[in-house]
Amino acid sequence: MQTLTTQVAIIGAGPSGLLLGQLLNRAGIDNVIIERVSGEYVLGRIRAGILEQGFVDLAREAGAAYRLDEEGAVHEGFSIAQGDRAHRIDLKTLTGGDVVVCYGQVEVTRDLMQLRAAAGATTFYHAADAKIHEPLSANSRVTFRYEDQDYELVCDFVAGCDGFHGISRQTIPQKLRTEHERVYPFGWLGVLSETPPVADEIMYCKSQRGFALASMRSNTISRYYLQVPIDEKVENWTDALFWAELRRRLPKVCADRLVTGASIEKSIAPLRSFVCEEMRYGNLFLVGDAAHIVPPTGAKGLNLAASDVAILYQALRRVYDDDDRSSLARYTEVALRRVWHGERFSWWMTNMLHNFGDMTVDGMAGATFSRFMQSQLDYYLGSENGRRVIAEQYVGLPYEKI
Ligand code: FAS
Ligand code: PHB
Repeated sequence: MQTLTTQVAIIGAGPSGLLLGQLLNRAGIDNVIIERVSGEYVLGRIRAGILEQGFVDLAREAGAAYRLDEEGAVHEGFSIAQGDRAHRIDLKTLTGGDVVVCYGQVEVTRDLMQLRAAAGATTFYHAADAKIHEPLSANSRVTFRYEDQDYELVCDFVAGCDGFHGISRQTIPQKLRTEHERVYPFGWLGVLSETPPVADEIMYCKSQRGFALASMRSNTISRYYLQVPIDEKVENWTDALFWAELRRRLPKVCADRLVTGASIEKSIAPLRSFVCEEMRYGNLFLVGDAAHIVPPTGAKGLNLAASDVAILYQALRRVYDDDDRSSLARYTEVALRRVWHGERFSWWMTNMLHNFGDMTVDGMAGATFSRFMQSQLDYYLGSENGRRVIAEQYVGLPYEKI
């Protein structure tokens, strides 16, 4: 067994782990990242595309926003279409100046990986069988296997940035974890294509046939999603079938100008709302998807991971700069306050924009639930105040100082 020591052990080299690692590096706080797969594999996962201002500000603080500032597209609004009618949510006007930035999570992750490599910070990719030991003691450590060698990483703190299927959340005893979950009865079939986007801004489409989302990564790369049944298989969808169904769900003016092409990525993501209401266990802190999951309808997943990172980073700075551990005790409370706002907004948008068909929802017939949701959507789109409620949450509620 080879023994290493660090101040913060980070499990996971997704955006949470890499962003936290970059902030700690700039603050001179030693950290080691342990990642189960390769960096290429992490970069192969096509996920989020919309960054809140809070995320952009944190990336700038981390010195990781050069390309983001260069290539990210500022979006001052987005649309919600119902059939052929599109309602624009003017983010900038309705929030007094706030906007979002369209820049793929893959690019954020790539930038952070390159910065970490340039800084010479230690990252173990292909690290297997990671386990967290004695998180309640002063001898916390993470063991793992790397290139047929057993390692023990002794640390002050462990940041569990290992996503929904990681080990960190499971390290917190079940009796201390209160978990809330809503699994939606459908998924999102996503396609990435080297085709010009169908609109300049993102468009969420509610149609009788089901939800669709028209997004983008640049003015030459488009990202589209279709609501599909929960048991749908991606192999059932040829590109031709995907484009034909997307056309049926877009407003006619968009459908007529849709440019189709070969998919460069195609996958189905399940939709769930999930929150683990304990995000700390001694020296272990859960961050991002390790603690919570949102349906992507509100573009919140990656952005909630960033606010967790910001809060934990502030608390760790206090420990190492001021020898003050008091903030650590407030991590769960402060992080969850913003998480639940993101969860609620994502659940609300998902309920309003998806077609639940004749499924029973919240104890009522699908047709009844759909009437309530249609009335709710009409009300919020039909007034400036209603659109402002959507806009304020879409750009992201303020980060809370710990
Ligand atoms: P991640 O899951 O990204 O990263 C966790 C990392 O930990 C992974 O690299 C994993 O390999 C590693 N890991 C896991 N177990 C480990 C172990 N035992 N040892 C070592 N390493 C381990 N959000 C949006 O805002 N918009 C979207 O459109 C959107 N689409 C999504 C589609 C899918 C299919 C998924 C799964 C998520 C999507 N999300 C979306 C949410 C997504 O962007 C997450 O919020 C974001 O990846 C969170 O980042 P992390 O917390 O770093 O978790
Ligand atoms: C995306 O571009 O991948 C995207 C945009 C907005 C969402 C979800 C995903 O709400």
